[in-house]
Amino acid sequence: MYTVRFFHDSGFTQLMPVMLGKSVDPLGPDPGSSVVKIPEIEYQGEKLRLTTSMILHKQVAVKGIGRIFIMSPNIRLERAERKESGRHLFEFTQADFEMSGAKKDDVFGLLEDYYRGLSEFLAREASEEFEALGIGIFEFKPPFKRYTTHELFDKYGEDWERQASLAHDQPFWAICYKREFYDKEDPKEEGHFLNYDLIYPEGFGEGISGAEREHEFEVIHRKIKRDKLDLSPYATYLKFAKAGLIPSAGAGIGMERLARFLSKSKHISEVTLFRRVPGMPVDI
Ligand code: ASN
Repeated sequence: MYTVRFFHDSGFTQLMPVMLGKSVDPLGPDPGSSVVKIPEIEYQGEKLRLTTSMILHKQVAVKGIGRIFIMSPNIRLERAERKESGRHLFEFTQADFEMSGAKKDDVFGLLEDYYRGLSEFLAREASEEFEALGIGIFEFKPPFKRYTTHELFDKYGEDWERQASLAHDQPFWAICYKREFYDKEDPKEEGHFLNYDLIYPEGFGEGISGAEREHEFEVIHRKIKRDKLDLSPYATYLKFAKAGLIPSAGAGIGMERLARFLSKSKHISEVTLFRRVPGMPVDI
């Protein structure tokens, strides 16, 4: 409720989610991804994929509308070992948003307002529920610290996400990951990327991913080829790119991960009614 109201109050237009797409998020190459395959169905002679994220749809939609958000269900068939992480579901929902003409600082500012307001909202509306859980309401205190992934790697080593998360008592931004083609490479610094994650403290780890976007056809086309992706699933998206995408930035807030963090739950399955945990059977 808070999330939907926040985006409406901040001038975003809510779109309904799409569950099938011709062009969907490839989720890679990303060292953090363990997705085994993107499920496809054939219908009316076309191959359609289950939505891994609506990033490519967001890029198309933001051009006309300016500020959009979607409570977006995603399917990501993760390897069974991910059960142990405590924070992976193979079906989850992200509050996915995109803003035309925005830079990463605009996204940070918006999301820091979101978290500040969330603590206030919970104190007002949910103190009894937190009392029943026997825990306090987490007080988000933005602005959150900002680090590059290189700084974090130098300080905490290979396992930096977990170690740095344990060493912090407030969320922090980790900036610059080499990942999917649609995240923008820094034009001033080749090999650096204008993308970011928000890492929750106390060992809870990543809760948000986002980026400034590539919007030029030539760059997108070159990077899809760089990643050795089959071009055919991206044909429709590339057509939109050729017709002209616009600069934008955005992110997706993992809703179950946020609920897990706020409720201090050990495993993310504790905050979902119909759990979809890699390596575990589906009940219903
Ligand atoms: N929602 C993310 C973004 O906006 C993409 C993702 O979920 N892979 O960058």
